[in-house]
Amino acid sequence: MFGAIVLLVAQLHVATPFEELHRCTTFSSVIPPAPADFRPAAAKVFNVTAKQFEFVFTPDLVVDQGDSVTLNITAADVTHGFALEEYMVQGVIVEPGKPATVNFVAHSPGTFTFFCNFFCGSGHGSMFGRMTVNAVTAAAPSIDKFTPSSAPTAGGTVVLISGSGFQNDAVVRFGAVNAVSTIFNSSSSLTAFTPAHAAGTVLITVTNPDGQSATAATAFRFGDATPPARRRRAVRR
Ligand SMILES: [Cu+2]
Repeated sequence: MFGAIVLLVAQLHVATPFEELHRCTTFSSVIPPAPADFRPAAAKVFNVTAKQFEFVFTPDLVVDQGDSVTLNITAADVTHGFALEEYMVQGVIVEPGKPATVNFVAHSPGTFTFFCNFFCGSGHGSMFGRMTVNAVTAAAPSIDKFTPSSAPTAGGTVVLISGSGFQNDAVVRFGAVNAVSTIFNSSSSLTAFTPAHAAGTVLITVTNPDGQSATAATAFRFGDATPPARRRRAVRR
């Protein structure tokens, strides 16, 4: 409590020669641009206060894999640095009155050390901590429908499969036989080329690279695919 009051007062004070010295270095506060897959609307925002000699996070720096993360970093007393293993290797320099906002996407799960990378005084070495990125398992795929629902036994028919949770490099299987090739259109659409297959019905499965798979609810038929042509009756006038 007392520390917090001191902190507030410290924010208003005039820079000491010690602090001025730290500002006169070759460090620059270059903030890396947000990555292309950063989602501002869904970002988890953390306020980080750097002060002699600790970082105070609100809330604690725990995120899920794939999260967009925003760090609003403020220096409360003197100039500090903030570097984060894996995500902010270069680090940023934050001066009092000049907060820095950094955006990144937490792709890698694990724990990562953050630390002050700008000498800020005798306790500088104790300015570090950990960020936790919880691993996230992708949702299992599912198949909603496929078209057409049958193909000649010779193979080579293009089958469009729609559903959800498809991953790049997913493999389509007709019964026990892999599709000749599978094209990933999107997480909800795959195109598969049928293999040659004995006549009969099989189930289509989609297997993601992470090992999770989906099986279609209805059967796919090889052979005998052409329904008998409708007879046309001559119309008498
Ligand atoms: Cu420091």
